[in-house]
Amino acid sequence: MELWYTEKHSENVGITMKVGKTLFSGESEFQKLEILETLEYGRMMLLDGLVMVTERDEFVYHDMIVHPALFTHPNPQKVLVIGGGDGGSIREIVKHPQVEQAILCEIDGLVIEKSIELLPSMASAIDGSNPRVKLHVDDGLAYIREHQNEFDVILVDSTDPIGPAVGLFEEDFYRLVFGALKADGIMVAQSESPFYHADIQKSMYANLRAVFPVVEMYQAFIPTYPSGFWSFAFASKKYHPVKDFDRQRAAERGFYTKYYNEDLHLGAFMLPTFAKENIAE
Ligand code: AG3
Repeated sequence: MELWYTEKHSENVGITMKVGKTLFSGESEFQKLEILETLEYGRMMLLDGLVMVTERDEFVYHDMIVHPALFTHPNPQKVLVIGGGDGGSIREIVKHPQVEQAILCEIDGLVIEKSIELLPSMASAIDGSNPRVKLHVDDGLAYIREHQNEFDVILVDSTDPIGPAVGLFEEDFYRLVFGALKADGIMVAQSESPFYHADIQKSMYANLRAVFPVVEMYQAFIPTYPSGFWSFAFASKKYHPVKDFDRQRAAERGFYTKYYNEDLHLGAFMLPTFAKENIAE
C-alpha cells in the first residue's frame, strides 16, 4: 500500500507527496499539527493540513524571510519573530554577528516542542543552547502591545490568514508592529502566493501602506507552497531594501546561505507584471 498526502492549493489543484511514517499527529488548543516523513522532501510539518516546512526546501523560505531585512538594516541588534515555532528563522537570524537578542513569540507551544524533538535541523537555535535566543509562548498581538519601541527588525513568520493567523494580516496589527519597531525599524512578513492569492495580497499590501512609508514585495521559489511562487512583504520606517542595500556587506557576510546572496537580494524585488498588479496602489 502506498500513502500519499495532498494539500489542495485551489478547488481543483494540489500538491501530492508520497509519505512513509507519521512521526506525530495531534491537536493543540489552536490547531492540528502533523509531522510526516516524505520520500522526496524529508520531514514535513503541517498545520491544519497546510504545508509549513519540509526539510528539503525550508532553506529558501528561512533565508528569504530573514536576510533581506537583516542586510538592509545597518545594525540589527534586537530581532523579534512572531510565529515561526519551527525555529528556522531564528537559526538564520543568529548567523548575524550584530544580533544581540533574537526573540521568538509563538502562540502554540506544541509547535516549538515537536520541532525541537523532530525537526532538529531547523530548531537548533531554539533548543535552549543559544544564550542570545529567548522564547515566549504567547499571542503575537498581546506581546508587541507590551513591547513598544523596542525592535530593529520584526519578522512575521505566519501561516495563511485562516485560523490563529488571521489577525496578523490586518491593519491594527501592522500599527502595533510599527509601534514596536524603533525609529528606523523594518518588518518582513510572508505574503502568500502572487499566483493564487491575489485577493489576500491586495488587502494585505493596502493595510501595510496605510501604516508604513516604505512597502515593497519580493519573491522566492518555494516548491512545496502553492504554485511554488511565493512572496514576502518588506515594510519599513526608513530604509529601502534596494536603494539602501549595502551590497558589499552582504557579499562579505562570512557565513553560508544556500539560497540568499547579494545578487538575489536585488533580483528578488523585481516582479512579474501580474504580481505588481496584485499590489498596485
Ligand atoms: N509559514 C507558512 C507559509 C504558508 C504556507 N501556506 C500553505 N502551505 N498553504 C511557514 C513557517 C515556516 N517557519
